[in-house]
Amino acid sequence: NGVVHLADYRAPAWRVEQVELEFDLDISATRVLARLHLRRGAGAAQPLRLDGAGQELHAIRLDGRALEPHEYQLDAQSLTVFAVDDGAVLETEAGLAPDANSALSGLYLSGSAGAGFLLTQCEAEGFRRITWYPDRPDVLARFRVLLRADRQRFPVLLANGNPAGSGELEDGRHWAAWDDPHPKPSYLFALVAGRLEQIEQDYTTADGRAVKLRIFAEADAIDRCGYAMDALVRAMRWDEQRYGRNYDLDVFHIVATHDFNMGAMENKGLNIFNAKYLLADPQRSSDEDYAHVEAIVAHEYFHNWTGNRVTCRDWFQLSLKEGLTVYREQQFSAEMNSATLKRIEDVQVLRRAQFTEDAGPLAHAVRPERYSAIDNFYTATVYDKGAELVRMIAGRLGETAWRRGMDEYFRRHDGEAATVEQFLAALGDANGVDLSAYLAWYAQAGTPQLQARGTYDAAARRYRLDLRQRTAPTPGQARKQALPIPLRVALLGADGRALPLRREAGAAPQDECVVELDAASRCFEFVDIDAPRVASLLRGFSAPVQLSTDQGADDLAFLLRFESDGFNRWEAAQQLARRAFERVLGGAQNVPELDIWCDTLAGLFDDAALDPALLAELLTPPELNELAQPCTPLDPAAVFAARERLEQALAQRLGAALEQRHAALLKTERGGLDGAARGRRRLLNRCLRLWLRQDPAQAQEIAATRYVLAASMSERLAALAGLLADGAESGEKALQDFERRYDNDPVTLDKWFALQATIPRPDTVERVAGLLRHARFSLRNPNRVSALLMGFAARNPLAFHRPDGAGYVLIEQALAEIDSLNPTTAARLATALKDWARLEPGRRALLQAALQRLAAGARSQDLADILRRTLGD
Ligand code: BAL
Ligand code: ZN
Repeated sequence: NGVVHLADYRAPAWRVEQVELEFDLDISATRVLARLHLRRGAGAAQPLRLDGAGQELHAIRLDGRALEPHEYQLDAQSLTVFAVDDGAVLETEAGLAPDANSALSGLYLSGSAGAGFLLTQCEAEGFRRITWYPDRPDVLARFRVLLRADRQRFPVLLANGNPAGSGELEDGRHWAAWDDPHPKPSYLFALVAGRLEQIEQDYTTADGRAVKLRIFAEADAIDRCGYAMDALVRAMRWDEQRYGRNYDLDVFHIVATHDFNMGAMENKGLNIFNAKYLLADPQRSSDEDYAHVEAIVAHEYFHNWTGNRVTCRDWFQLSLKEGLTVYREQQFSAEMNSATLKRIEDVQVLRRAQFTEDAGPLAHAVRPERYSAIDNFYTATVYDKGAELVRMIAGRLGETAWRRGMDEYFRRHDGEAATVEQFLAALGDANGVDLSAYLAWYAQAGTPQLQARGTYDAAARRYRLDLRQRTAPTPGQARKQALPIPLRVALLGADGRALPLRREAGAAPQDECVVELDAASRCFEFVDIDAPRVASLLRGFSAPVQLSTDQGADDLAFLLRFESDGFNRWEAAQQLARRAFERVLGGAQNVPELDIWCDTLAGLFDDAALDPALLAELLTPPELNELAQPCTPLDPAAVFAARERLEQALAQRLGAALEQRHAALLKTERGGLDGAARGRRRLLNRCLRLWLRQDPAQAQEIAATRYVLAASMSERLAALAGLLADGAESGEKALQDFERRYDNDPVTLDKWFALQATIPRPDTVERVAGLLRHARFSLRNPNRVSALLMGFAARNPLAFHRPDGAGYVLIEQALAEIDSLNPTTAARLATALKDWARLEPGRRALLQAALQRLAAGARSQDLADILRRTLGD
């Protein structure tokens, strides 16, 4: 039935010691010769079974002898050769049509046949679409690659590893050879061929290796690669300093493409990037774009050790490289920027994408036990919850022990394909601790609900914290076990300062403690405590749980005013807003929590000492999807209206101060890219959005001017989004202007598609339907689909969930078409439909019917898998 089980893992029956690949590259007819030097692997002798799909077999030879048809068997997914000796060399010749490959997996064409270039994407199972091979991550081979192509059409020829010669051939063709000395799994293979420009920088590693860093892009994009180069150099230095990891080849290449299923890919020595995460320039890129480029360049670079040098034994271990690498990127970004802001942003991503995933039909463990389409497991759970697990373990060990443990992990497993167990064992053994209890976090889906209750005994001067955990059942996992949950705790006194904490009399006091709940419930006591005003729990979001406390709105307001842990200060604002939202949604007219939230924020609004970026985040209630998560049955329009009331109330409470703060911030706005300028701009833009609610006529006028005179893309986008949300006529004019300005720049034009897709109005359905026919839109391009359709389905509940079901029909029709072009993209878009069962009955029936129709006609395994799990079949 195509389902792969973790429990069925067997070591490979055949290994590949070395592989030589020769490519004769052509847009529509590429030939691939693969020479595999084979070694018998584990277990009894078995025929050689290689994965392969979508290519034509032109020749097959074993040790130089052409095989007879009865000596092998070829089907749509594999090639089996019956009598193979240890040490044999198998040669196959395959024919590929890259320009017909719309799935963007394997070898394909980016851009037009006349001007585009060829490239590959192999993770997870794309290599089998290039040649027949044991396409699994635990087969590590040395790759030598020879590329031949027409020099004029393909002047740049790149593959993994170090350059190993190049030269001319007859008929205007040329060749380039590449040799990768580091054995690697096939998913890390890459080649790129075409007309590309480049920028270059020299780099010397801490251990003295001279490395040429080069970034390649098409001519119209190369001048936007400078920031990525800067980020790369900083990431390389950081990995040397923080983890003692040096780069290990003579070149490091990055290539930008507009046609890519993922954000980027860490192929050994030849990273390939979705252009939207590589290109940046002050006029066209927002502050968020810059942050993404920095983070993703670092992420892919960090994979060189966590993923490439130490890879995964099987795809169930995907989080071993992804969760760990996300965590390393989070550390890097926190050090490059504001650690508090980074933590807030990471938790926002976790709550919006992962908590919602964990609470729905697609919930799965960080290390799932089965899959039928591995491409569907590049999820927020594997990446972001996986990073939280690493963070908990790193926190449990402490900084020095974490580094010691990571050194041991690299020492033990360099050049190997490892498992989560081996990771925990290396970290634990290096420090004499047993971390195996954390394995349960990897195996168990669902977000633990953590209940905390504090009681103070004034006579005994003791503070008692009662903790209780529970995880609701998830699909296929009815019973849950208690997990180790580290909780960072402080007790604040009446003046807002942290009280000295002691777990037992006579112990050295600390401002903050970490307690670990390692059972279903437990109580912790702190002694010699004087007059605690409020407990600050789960500081820094020390575990990926949903915390509920017995604290009142006044306690949260106190934390919002005084808490020194920036994350928890923000969290107090979020919790207050959430409580106000729940009351409003429940129909209450008089909502004290709303008044407290507004009043406390108004008190902080003029605090000159407060970081403007943090203030902007404090002033922002949780997003719609977060607020909607606990609502059953869910009426998206009611959720939207309730959140609007929060925004409206805050805007009215801040009153004229909004215009004043906006004007003051505007005076210093020059479009600067340093952290302080970005932080001020974040607040400037937030003030505008609130001011638009408080005084629409005047604020719209200013927003329209700001759109035209904007010193940065962030400012321009904020003005435009505000005008569109308000339905202002000037918004439509600005949209036309935006289209004219960026018509030839797909990365920037995607912002235009996304902005319109997310206009919170019911008639956005018709707008999106019209944009599907726009000359620059194509269902073949994952970035266009993400901007317009994912933007609409995942971030515009008011329009997508229009009660007449028109939004569902629009997505259903698009999905059916995308499924036949690009299964990965179709499956990803389909995840936006996962919450159908929680909807109120009317919408629920309409969306369920759309899902059932789609499931009946799904062509790809990827889409069928998502739909089957979504429908609970
Ligand atoms: N390995 C797939 C892309 C990434 O996570 O870096
Ligand atoms: Zn990654």
